[in-house]
Amino acid sequence: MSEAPPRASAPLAAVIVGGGFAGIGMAIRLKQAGIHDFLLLEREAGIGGTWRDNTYPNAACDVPSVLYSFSFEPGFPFPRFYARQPDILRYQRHCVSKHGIEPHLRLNCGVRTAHWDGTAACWRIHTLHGEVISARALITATGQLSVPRLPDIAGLASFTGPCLHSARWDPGVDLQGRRVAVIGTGASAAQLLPQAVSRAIRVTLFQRTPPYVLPRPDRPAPRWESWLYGHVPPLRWLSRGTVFAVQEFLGLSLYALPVLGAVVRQLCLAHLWLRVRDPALRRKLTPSYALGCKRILVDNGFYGAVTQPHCEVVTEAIASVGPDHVRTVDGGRHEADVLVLATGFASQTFNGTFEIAGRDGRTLSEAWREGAYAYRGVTVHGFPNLFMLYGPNTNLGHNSILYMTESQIGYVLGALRALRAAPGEALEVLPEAESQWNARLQQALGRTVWSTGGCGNWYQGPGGRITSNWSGSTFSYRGALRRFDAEHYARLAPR
Ligand code: N01
Repeated sequence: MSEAPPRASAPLAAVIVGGGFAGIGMAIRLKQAGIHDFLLLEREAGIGGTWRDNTYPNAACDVPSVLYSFSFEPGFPFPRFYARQPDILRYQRHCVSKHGIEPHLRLNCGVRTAHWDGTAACWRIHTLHGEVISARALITATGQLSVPRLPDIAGLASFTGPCLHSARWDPGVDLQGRRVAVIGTGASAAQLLPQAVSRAIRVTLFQRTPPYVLPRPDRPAPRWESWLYGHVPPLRWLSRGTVFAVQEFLGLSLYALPVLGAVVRQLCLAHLWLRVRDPALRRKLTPSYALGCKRILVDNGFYGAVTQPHCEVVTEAIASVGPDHVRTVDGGRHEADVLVLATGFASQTFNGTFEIAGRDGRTLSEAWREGAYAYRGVTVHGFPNLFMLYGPNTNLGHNSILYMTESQIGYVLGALRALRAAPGEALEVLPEAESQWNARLQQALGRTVWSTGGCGNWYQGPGGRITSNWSGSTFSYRGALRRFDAEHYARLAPR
């Protein structure tokens, strides 16, 4: 973890950018494959990615922890069936330390730019410290949801009290006894709302679109259960397999079985009816778009919170923010001491905050002007030896993203093995393979609820094209990435 590591003379085998789940998993798998000359660069002072950044009250994962954990690192004693943020971060630290990733890790090491050097057939990675690191392969693991999105609301900067984005929570801001305005009703808002309501004297929740909410069967997870999962593999497979099958089954409603969506929708509406008895409030909270078009939430106390007498759900659009209030278009003035922006992320910045220039100098942002795309979600024509984890069209609406990440990690390992067998060469996906893959993918995505469901969602890029999500089951994706298909890649010799 030293600040000023020695400069590598020969290019490293790989540089991974991003120390969240994907970067950590990739690093572990590299070591297990006997590849030790790599670095893991993390721009912040600690590992964890989204689970380091999202420290708002009650942040948790809505996929059970037995599945939301690496298949190769089971048995961690998560105290609850649905793990909370501090426990997920503890798990990530455990993975880093158990697998000896620290010597490869550079914290506070943001990347400014990376460009392909065709003469040496390697990436030149420029850090914010001014250092240049060379590597044959550049592996980005920067997440789809790492850049907070601030809403474009008139007067926002004039608010004089604390103004917090959910992904940049300040634990020093006490909500006790204060008037709190929360903007947004996505997964983050729904999770933080119960604690805000339990502390504040008044909470105003500004809702643009109501979410679908399913009950959450959470429970404490005794230590013996984790121990069994760690030591008796068939029990772990059974538990993981059951959760996986349920999630996959529900996922059919998003891309294959609209009739199942209609059934699950009724479940959500029944849950709403049971939890919210006031018909006027229930009407406000009833979605009018198809189930799954936006992320389906699991109820961690959201409905309990909105039904408290000191919580008001405001559905009029926000007109402006003043020093101590939010004004709505109907002229309503809603006083607030603290403003919480649970307004999501700039989901289209797939490679984080740095620019990547490929073989002919063209940058990824230029290539992606019409929206991000990739081959199998991992590689892009024009960018040799660039591999993305959690890249375009690899997000899900229904299952553990770590299953997808592990699929990509296996694929990238296959590519690195091919590179190791051919020193000096580089691999670049063929344009026809890439365009065929994307044509088929977009055709399938056009039939999913994210395209047809009648809502706006963060899965869409420019022109409404779905750039974030995979189009089908997680196992069909695993199947597509089960081996590295070198026949769809050109082998480039140094210039
Ligand atoms: O963000 P979002 P999030 N005026 O984009 C509203 C993952 N995640 O941070 O729906 C008023 O979903 C916006 O309104 P609308 C998960 O994948 C997982 O909550 O666009 N409102 C919406 O209600 C999730 O999908 C977990 O009409 C404005 C909200 O802000 C993803 O992260 C927990 C507005 C943004 O919702 C993002 O979730 C947390 C404006 N100007 C997050 N601008 C779990 O595993 C935006 N909004 C549980």
